[in-house]
Amino acid sequence: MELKESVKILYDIMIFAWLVFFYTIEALLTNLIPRRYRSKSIKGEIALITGAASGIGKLIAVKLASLGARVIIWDINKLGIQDVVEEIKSTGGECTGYVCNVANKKEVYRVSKLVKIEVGNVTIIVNNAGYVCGKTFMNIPDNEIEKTFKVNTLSHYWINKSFMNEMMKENHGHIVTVASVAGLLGTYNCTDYSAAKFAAVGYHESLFTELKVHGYHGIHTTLICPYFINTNMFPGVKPRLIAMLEPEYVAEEIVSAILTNEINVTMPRSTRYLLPLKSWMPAKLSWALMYNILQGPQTMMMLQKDRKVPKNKKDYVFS
Ligand SMILES: *[C@@H]1O[C@H](CO)[C@@H](O)[C@H](O)[C@H]1NC(C)=O
Ligand SMILES: *[C@@H]1O[C@H](CO)[C@@H](O)[C@H](O)[C@H]1NC(C)=O
Ligand SMILES: *[C@@H]1O[C@H](CO)[C@@H](O)[C@H](O)[C@H]1NC(C)=O
Ligand SMILES: CC(=O)N[C@H]1CO[C@H](CO)[C@@H](O)[C@@H]1O
Repeated sequence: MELKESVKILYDIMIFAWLVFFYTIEALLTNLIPRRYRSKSIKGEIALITGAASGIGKLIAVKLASLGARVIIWDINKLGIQDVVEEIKSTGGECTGYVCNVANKKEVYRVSKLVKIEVGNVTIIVNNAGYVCGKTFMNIPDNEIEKTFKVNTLSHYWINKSFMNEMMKENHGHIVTVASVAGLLGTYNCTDYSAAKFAAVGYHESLFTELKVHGYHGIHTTLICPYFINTNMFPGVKPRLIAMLEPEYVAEEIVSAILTNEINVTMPRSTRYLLPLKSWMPAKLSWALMYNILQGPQTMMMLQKDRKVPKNKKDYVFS
């Protein structure tokens, strides 16, 4: 190695050592300050939330509106949209709803244009719409596999492309990907869903690097990986050791993460310590922990997709 290159590496390592010190102290200090003191204002921001006619999408929309954001909600459930719009308007918030099937690229592009004309440039995107079929590999119909990827992965691309140009011009915005713990860990009955969520995580992390490298420090990204949420998305499922998350808690955490520009949120906290085990434990031990103790696969076998799902949500269930 040339002397010049060696000196350069040494120099970079010294800078890095300083960053290790700086970011560690910063993280420790930040944790001591209550979140409300380090929250940004989102007054006047235009926030688009997909799948917001019900579930956590709805809760996020209501919370963002109460903080002064102009909220746009997309869903395929027209009646649900009307209810949310009315609820938000009745409390003095601003909300516009659009029927949009995010699985349909042309529809996303068409409705995006409409949004820009009728409301303005979107500055916060919460990609929340999700879909799960929940069958074992050989039992998933082809069209279900395609739908799962369209809703959980591909839609993020069409929505990004629709609103990113304006964000880049202003170097201002926030992109939130609601993925899943299933996007960090393969799950039974989920060969399609887990893969689509893994893809969403990969998309999100790549986009993060591109925005950083190209200097878009004003466009923030937040990756959300929740464990099971107590909504209708996984009817019948009762996990063994880690309790299901409550929708209200998840929505509150997501909004807090937006306000404090958090980069990566996996919930509940216990999963943050459990997940990395699979990177270094012997694979057979990792499986024993999953199958004998946590019983993840057994939990997913309880899934009863046809039960308890309201009629208007039969086709798409939003997390
Ligand atoms: C949206 O963004 C574009 C590009 O930055 C800008 O020209 C346009 O005026 C913006 N529209 C509104 C309503 O702010
Ligand atoms: C999930 O797995 C179980 C057990 O293999 C299976 O019987 C069930 O059909 C699957 N879930 C759904 C919703 O199909
Ligand atoms: C985000 O957190 C999860 C859980 O701790 C971890 O598995 C994942 O690698 C993290 N991603 C990034 C980009 O830090
Ligand atoms: C991953 C991805 O689709 N990124 C795109 C987001 O939108 C901008 C602007 O249109 C593109 O330049 C990125 O490639």
